[in-house]
Amino acid sequence: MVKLSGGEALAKSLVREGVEVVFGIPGIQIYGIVAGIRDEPGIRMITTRHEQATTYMADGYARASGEPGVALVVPGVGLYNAAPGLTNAYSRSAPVLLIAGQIPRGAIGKNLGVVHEIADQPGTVRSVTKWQRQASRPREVPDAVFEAFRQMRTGRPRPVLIEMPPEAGVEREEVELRSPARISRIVPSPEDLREAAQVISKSAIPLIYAGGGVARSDAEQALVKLAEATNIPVVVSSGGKGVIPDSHPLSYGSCFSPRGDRQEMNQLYEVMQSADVVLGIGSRFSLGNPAGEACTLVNINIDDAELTKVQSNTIPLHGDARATIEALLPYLIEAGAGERPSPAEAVSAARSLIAYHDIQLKEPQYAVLEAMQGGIPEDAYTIWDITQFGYYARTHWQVNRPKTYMDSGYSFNLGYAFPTALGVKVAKPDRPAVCLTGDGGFMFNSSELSTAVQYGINLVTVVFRNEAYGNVARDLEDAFGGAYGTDLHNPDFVRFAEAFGAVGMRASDPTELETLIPLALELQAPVIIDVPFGEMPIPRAPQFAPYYSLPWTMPQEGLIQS
Ligand SMILES: Cc1ncc(C[n+]2csc(CCOP(=O)(O)OP(=O)(O)O)c2C)c(N)n1
Repeated sequence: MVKLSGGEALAKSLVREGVEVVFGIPGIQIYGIVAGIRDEPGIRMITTRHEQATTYMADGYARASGEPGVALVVPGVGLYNAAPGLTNAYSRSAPVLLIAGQIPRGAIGKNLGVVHEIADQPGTVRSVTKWQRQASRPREVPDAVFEAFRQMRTGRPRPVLIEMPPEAGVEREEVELRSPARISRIVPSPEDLREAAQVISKSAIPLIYAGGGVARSDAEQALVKLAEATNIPVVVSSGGKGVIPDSHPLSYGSCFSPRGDRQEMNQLYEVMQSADVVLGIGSRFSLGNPAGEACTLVNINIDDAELTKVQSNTIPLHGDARATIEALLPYLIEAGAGERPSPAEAVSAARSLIAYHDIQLKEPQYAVLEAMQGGIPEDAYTIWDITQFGYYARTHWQVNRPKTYMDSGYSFNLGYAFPTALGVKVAKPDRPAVCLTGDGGFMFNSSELSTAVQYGINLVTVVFRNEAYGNVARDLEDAFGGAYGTDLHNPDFVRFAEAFGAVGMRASDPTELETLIPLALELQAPVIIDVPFGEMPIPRAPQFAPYYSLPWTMPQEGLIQS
């Protein structure tokens, strides 16, 4: 037992969990915590310019490092400001701990109108956190931190909340610090694994469908080993991009989208639909199971709620992706799954067709992505905002290294990419990182360029500039008789960057990024590349089928009945 303030107990508990950095903004209710972090060697605080960036940076840090990211904010408004990062982390299953201050203990719930008071603070983020706790005195802090990290490291990783009233940060009392929880990975029973192995090995055309859960469980190597040992080819979801290299002979890639009207996507649907057994790993099958009810779905997921949601004909395997793959493989070999001939030729033929259709469609995004693919090293992290190039990247960006592709999942947060990418670069300062964002999205958090310069976070950021919320403008033009509310006035982004003490560059054409990005990466400085571009079509091929996949985005009759 030692006598500590709650702030000291918190800082020491975080260090015990391996935390090295906290993204935060200080304020009156959390002075005790800030002082605790200040006085604790081995942990530091990166101060952002808006709370929105605290959780976004923590999310980027978590997804790049595989370790929980931590954010610290004042109560009420601070928590509301930080909520967008939780929505993103929740949708991409990233472990983010948000530590929020609270109003004084005696005032909670009384509606007295004290500074930053809101009613039911945990309730405001309940829908985007998997666990919440209040630590109301110092001796409760170690237990709260222990449980927060246990929650993030078990089951489906998702954000959690600890709130602390100000007294808890400054009072001193005897505190017992704790060691991190010992975590064991969940594995299905031998009987379930044996049954699943038999179904898979008897299958005529098996296929693996891998999602982001593979990355969260650090199961990339295990997945590749499984595919190679059994010769079962792999399709990945957008969340699963990078869990097997796109260049791997057993990888069909991730050229899927809700818009199955694209010819090359039809190609992939055909591949899926011909499978008689799909082995799902760490995916929620957001598009349903394209293989359909006729196939058997062997579904590995750590989230019990996801297991049988997709289709009725499911063999659920509740477990951690890596541990379950490793446990399943010997059963597969025993059942004869190792004798399957290699499907590499069929995979290669399908991929050539997909590439052929891409070139035929001649969408301008394709050439820009090709150019960037030439300029961005394979080991670089790419963090894509909600831009017209970002949409295209979800299906087309080629990823050959684990965890290097990031998007905003189903949350689709405009403006998340720049601060999230800063968090990535804090976690991995020696790896190149490139943020790709539009002028609309960049300006959501562009003040964080100060943070980048202040802390030497050498991120390269590409700002695609069309002076508009471009894809919204295009949708309104295409379907609602004209754009409205979508024009933007921008600063000169080169001078903007220079005014912050960062480097500004300008491309005359988006394809110039092939040469500009390598130059920017060499500078080892925060760099903004301004890239003017013209109109981009929605990534689809209207000549093949009508635009029916998101009907509620179109003015039309009959939706009320459907
Ligand atoms: C937080 C949030 N607000 C609004 C939107 C709706 N939205 C989606 S894309 C978009 C425009 C994006 O503009 P920009 O970043 O300039 O990229 P562009 O479409 O021009 O490529 C908007 C407003 C959103 N996805 N998220």
